Amino acid sequence: MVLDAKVVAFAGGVGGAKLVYGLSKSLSPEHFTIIGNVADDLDLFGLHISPDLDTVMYTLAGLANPAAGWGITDETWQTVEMLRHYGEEVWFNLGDRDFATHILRTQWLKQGHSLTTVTARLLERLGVHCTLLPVTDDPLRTMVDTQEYGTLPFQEYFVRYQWQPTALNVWFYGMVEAQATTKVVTAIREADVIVFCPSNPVLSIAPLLAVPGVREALVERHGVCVAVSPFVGGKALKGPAEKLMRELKLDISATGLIDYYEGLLDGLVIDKLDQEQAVGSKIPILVTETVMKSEDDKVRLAEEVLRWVGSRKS
Ligand code: FO1
Repeated sequence: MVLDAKVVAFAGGVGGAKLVYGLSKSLSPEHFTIIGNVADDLDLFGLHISPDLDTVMYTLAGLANPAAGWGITDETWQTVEMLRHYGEEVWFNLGDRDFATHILRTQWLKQGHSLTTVTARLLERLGVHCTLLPVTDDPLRTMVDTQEYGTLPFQEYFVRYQWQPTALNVWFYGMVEAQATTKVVTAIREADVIVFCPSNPVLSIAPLLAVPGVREALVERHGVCVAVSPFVGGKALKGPAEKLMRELKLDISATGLIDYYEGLLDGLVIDKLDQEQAVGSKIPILVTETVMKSEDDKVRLAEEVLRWVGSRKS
């Protein structure tokens, strides 16, 4: 099924990339734009690494490691092994092929190109035709205030400490000065459908919404905005979403998510296991199978969401 609606997906992390894959199979590339999170970015060994952009990019290019969801399939790890041989502490695992992406990105950024331009160029070179827009070209970094280690940059919290520290607060360094790019604002304004993918609401969607210009464009949108819940049976399938949200005293039910997105949603998609949460909802809810194990699952969910939104618009 290929729809001709203009669709914008807000995505971060592995869950987001799965639905992005499904949407990419249901839409023509010129009608599909992904707004990607850059607040998980980090600098290591002089290289600029954009994990969330890369997860989407590798997924769309058919290069993603299917087991981990991040990184490249059939990777080798000789570079990090050599760095360790030199005595460097390497807690963030960069594969040999993945390194090539960071080397090129850093080189092009150093030549003065924006992250938007660099990302477009990387996608083009990998033969991916949809548009992936970093939400901003300005520095933006997720910071987690923890009970045990004080304030940690996101990847230290997530990878180095395996999201085990107790989170007291999450905030975004640079969010006051950052500006959404013109391309991002235009894509949101012109979209017929906006989908918040089943990404971590606090760590992946919130940094997109925090960038000045994004929420304003969403409020002025003409399109329909729906979110797909990342929770199944009241739990996160993977990663820290449930633990973190509980620590931050946020409600992970359908009502909690609708409130978390503060009036931005026209609809919410939840899993069958949570169907009782649809009762009495203040916005329409689609109850369906949201777990995406196979490629068919990803395409089926994407098509179901698009069909549901389409049927509600007409
Ligand atoms: N996640 C891990 O759990 N451990 C890693 O060592 C790791 C390395 C890594 C390297 C490149 C990349 O693009 C992603 C990587 N990730 C790793 C995943 C990454 O931390 C997360 O996908 C996101 O930032 C969370 O959305």
